[in-house]
Amino acid sequence: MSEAVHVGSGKVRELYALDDHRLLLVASDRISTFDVVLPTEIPDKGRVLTGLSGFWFARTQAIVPNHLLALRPDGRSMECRRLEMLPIECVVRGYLSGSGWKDYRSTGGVCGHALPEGLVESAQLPEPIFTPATKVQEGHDENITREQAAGLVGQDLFDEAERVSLALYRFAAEYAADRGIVIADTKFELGLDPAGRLTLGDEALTPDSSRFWPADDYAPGGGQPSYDKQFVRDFCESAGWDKEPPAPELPAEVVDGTRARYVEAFERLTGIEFDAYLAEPGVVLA
Ligand code: Q0N
Repeated sequence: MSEAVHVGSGKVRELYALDDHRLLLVASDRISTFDVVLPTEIPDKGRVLTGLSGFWFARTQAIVPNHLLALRPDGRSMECRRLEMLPIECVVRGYLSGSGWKDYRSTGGVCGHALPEGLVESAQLPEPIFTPATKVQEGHDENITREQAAGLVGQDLFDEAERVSLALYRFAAEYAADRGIVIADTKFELGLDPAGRLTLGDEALTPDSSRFWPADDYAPGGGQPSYDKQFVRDFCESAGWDKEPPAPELPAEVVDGTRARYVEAFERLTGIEFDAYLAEPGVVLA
């Protein structure tokens, strides 16, 4: 008889230990916006994110091995190999948004990458850049320089993490662009397996770990709509919420519209009907 022991939680995910070598990563249907978890869930959001992660894990194994051992029949839980996680967040940016845009406006660069002058908000960068961050328990991860990141993990691991992160981003961004989704930036968590091999962990290339923008509406020179959360943000703004907890309950039409966007992202990227995933999660691994 085995009991999963709760070992950690994020805003919308839970982590359990299955045994000394395996973890269970469970994606809930909770959704956050403006850094606050809403009181209303989006049905199947966790299944969409888990299915997308599995899809990408299966297609990027040649770039880097990953921690996925199995998808559970519930569609929202991944059995994972336990890793020794690197103490940095591996962020890749292909477009200038969020903290990257803020840093560029104040310094003309991002995390030690010099960038051309005159870039506008949401501009595509000449090349994707690796912009590591430190993990902060509560609140925002903080961007650090390449030198600081190399100091935390060592130069060889830093170089390998950068190479692998850029290769993963390039692969996924090109794949998604062909299917109408801009992946503006993304965050990877890497670790070492028991043999010391660099391994991709966490969820990967999902709308929660990345900025997804609808390619049809892409217009540099300002902020872009979110592929998945725009209805939620618009509703929260129109409700006059001050962005301090508690957040407002979402009306049914916002829940339904948002669920539809998650399912649309899943189906566009995977080419698999979401109902087929619900019936047999392993379809994303084939
Ligand atoms: C791990 N985090 C941060 C769930 C996600 N394969 C692994 N081995 C060891 N540790 C971790 C993983 C993974 N993935 C990753 N914490 C531990 C992300 N967590 C935050 C809480 O919710």
